[in-house]
Amino acid sequence: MSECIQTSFAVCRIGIHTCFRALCCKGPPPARPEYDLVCIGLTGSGKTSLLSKLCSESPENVVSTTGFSIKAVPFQNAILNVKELGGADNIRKYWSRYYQGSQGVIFVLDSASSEDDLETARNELHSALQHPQLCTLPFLILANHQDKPAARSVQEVKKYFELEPLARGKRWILQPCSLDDMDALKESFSQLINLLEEKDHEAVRM
Ligand SMILES: Nc1nc2c(ncn2[C@@H]2O[C@H](COP(=O)(O)OP(=O)(O)OP(=O)(O)O)[C@@H](O)[C@H]2O)c(=O)[nH]1
Ligand SMILES: [Mg+2]
Repeated sequence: MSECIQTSFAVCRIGIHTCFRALCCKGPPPARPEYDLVCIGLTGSGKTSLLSKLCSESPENVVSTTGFSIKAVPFQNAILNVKELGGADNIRKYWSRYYQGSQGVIFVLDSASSEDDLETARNELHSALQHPQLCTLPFLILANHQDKPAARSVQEVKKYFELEPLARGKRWILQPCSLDDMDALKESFSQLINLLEEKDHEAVRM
């Protein structure tokens, strides 16, 4: 008992980092790099739900995002500070005001949506890919709602969204996903982090 008290007293005195070093013969883990991302997509595409699941929060009772919301999403080798912009009609016209400072873009679409909504999503994605503040950034495009029978396949989405001609020369990842398939989602985020790191290294070299 007294040994226990003495030990905890010692921990307080020498500091937690020194103690960690002494016990494990190495320093604390290096700080993870942080990246600022913007997440866009029509209302109902699943932005908040997917980000909540990545943060180990329950995606139930998610409500439509009014304005924007920011989440720090932790990964093993980086922390992504993701600013989600609400996708309702009356909010989308303000999206571009919130692009500044972004280092990457996440675009979420509902692969099972109506033709009209899919066309609106395509127009929004094209505007984002061509926007001066986003056009040079890595894009992660999530073809969500793949669990639904009406979902378009990833090849159909790629063709419909004309990604090959439009995004040629850009860094982008197209990932089919759903709320039930977190492995696919995490894999695509780790590819996005690789692209963000590459861009970081290029900036240092220049
Ligand atoms: N079946 C199915 N439902 C999903 C999926 N992803 C999201 N949803 C549902 O879609 C609805 C809308 O999801 P949100 O996460 O609020 O969508 P959002 O893109 O954040 O919408 P806004 O904030 O309004 O822009 C919720 O009821 C989710 O449960 C999916 O992959 N499959
Ligand atoms: Mg939302």
